[in-house]
Amino acid sequence: MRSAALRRITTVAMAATLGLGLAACGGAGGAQDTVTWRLAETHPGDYPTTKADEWFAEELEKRSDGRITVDVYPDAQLGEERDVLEQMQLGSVELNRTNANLVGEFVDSWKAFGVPYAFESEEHFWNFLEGDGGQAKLDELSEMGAVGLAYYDSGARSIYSNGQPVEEPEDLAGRNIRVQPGSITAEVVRELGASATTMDFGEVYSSIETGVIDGAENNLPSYVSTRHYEVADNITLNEHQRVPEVLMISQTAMDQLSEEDQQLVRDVARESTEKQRELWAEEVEQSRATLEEAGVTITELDDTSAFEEAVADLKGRYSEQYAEFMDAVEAAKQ
Ligand code: BDP
Repeated sequence: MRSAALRRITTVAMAATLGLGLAACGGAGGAQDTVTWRLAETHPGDYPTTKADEWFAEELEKRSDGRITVDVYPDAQLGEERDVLEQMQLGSVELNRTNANLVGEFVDSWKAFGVPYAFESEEHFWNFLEGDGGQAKLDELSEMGAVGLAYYDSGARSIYSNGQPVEEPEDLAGRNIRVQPGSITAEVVRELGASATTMDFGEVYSSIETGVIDGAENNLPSYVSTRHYEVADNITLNEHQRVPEVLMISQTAMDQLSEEDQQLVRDVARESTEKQRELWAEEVEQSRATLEEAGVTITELDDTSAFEEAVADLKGRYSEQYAEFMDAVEAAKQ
């Protein structure tokens, strides 16, 4: 396995090379006739977010009569998500599908998405994302020079590890759980009673395998597609966070287009959400079946109150810090 430092250097070098291609479609200021953009995706080609990225790319090319071409790079080919967020700011990647937790390092107010047990249900979550609250969050991406285009489903995140199944927070004592960079999840996991290690997504499998960590936390489709269940064979559906995926584009790239084409990009992105959500629902079912077949222990909880109580103080503190977000979350309950 390559080291993180080496991977970062390789990624930056690759981005620089790719960046040379940008000049080719240039015009002298204003809207360009045609553009070719890169879209970074960490998941493999058959994952719901990747399929939605592809749908977005194909539909956009068709509806713009070939003026806008988007090449999707799955499997973290352009780098780990954190690196891609940096590359977007440097202008070497135009589009990015990432998880909201990662954005917190670049736009602090996005850390709010990590507040545990903020949403009561999937319905509440989508009511928020599709309403004013969700739009306000997308608008905040301008702080990092990006335009938020659409949200994708990512279900709820739960903890998995090797060793005895976890039924209550006390069972997490002594376990080292990987969390995403940029988020407040490390604190959440610690309040739940485990220790936390921040690490890029692509390093989790080998780190569990070699005993550097004991597990991680994610939704069922990611747990399955990464095959983490092979090395961490029990998952407890404690559902501590619902963190959306987001499709974003750099402002610089958006500015290359005419007003009409900018609107087209927004419209097609919005429509791709519907596609992704359908695919997501199917994938969750499929993932469950895969896990059952593999003999993974799925611990369902009658209720998550013991886990909620363990993070209540932390939730209180962050709810004050991100009061505007929590007010909008509250308003999305009806
Ligand atoms: C998955 C997200 C992916 C994340 C990954 C992670 O889809 O974008 O970054 O979790 O844990 O659910 O790093």
